[in-house]
Amino acid sequence: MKIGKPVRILSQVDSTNEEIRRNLNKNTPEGLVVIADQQTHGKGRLGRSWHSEPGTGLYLSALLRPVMSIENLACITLMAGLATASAIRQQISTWVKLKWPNDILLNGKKIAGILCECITDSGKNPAVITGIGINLSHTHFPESIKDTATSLKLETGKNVSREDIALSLLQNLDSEYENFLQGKIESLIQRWTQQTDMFGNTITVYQKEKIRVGTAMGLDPHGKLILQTPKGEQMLIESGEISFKPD
Ligand code: BT5
Repeated sequence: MKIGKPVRILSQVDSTNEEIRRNLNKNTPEGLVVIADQQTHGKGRLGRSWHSEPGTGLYLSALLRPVMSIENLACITLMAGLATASAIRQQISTWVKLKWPNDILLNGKKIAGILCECITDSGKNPAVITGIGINLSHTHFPESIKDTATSLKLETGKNVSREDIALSLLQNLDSEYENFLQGKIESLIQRWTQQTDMFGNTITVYQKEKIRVGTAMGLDPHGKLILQTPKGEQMLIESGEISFKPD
């Protein structure tokens, strides 16, 4: 097992992703995992924040150093999403849904999120800090996310042990990452596709300066989202925020 050697457990940190980044040098081992009880500045994508109160969630980051083409590297977020979905299912015996590119939903609300940050040093393989946050025992959320966020406790009534889900996540991440390194991208995309209910639905894609509406058709072989415009043209979306209502 590669992931989780070693594991550092902290009571409080600004962000587990930042903690790895601060300590990153060429000798930092692939597989290093940092877990914190609380994050004071938990990060989402694009400068957004991740609500990380103490004792209620799993806040975990792993350092990966994948050797692969830049095109396939983009699938690392999908790979981490699959591992997270499996870990959740093993605890609550329910399939969660994946939402491109980095959300995990339970009953239509966000239960977990992934933040992959790629650090490149010219000529070397990139370091990818893979951060995963899972909401476990929250009984309420701040006003700004109370309608969109949820926890395993709120959805199932179950108290899931943080140690159990962390261990399961490390095991799933390890096996998904192994397949990923072996180049099994087609199977990754196929399994990801089976666990989403986005496709066939009308979606809105929010990008920096553009908003596009169309039908989500699927993923291309490199994990990009295929959007069909109302005129019937297909385009590839590399990044963005998606909103949609499943049928
Ligand atoms: C994400 O960003 O979903 C990535 C979340 C990654 C968190 C982990 S925790 C361990 C590691 N260390 C870190 O510092 N981060 C990673 P994004 O797609 O940008 O979603 C962020 C948005 O989700 C926010 O703007 C809120 O609307 C919403 N949100 C914030 N906290 C949430 C929470 N705990 N549960 C559900 N939704 C939340």
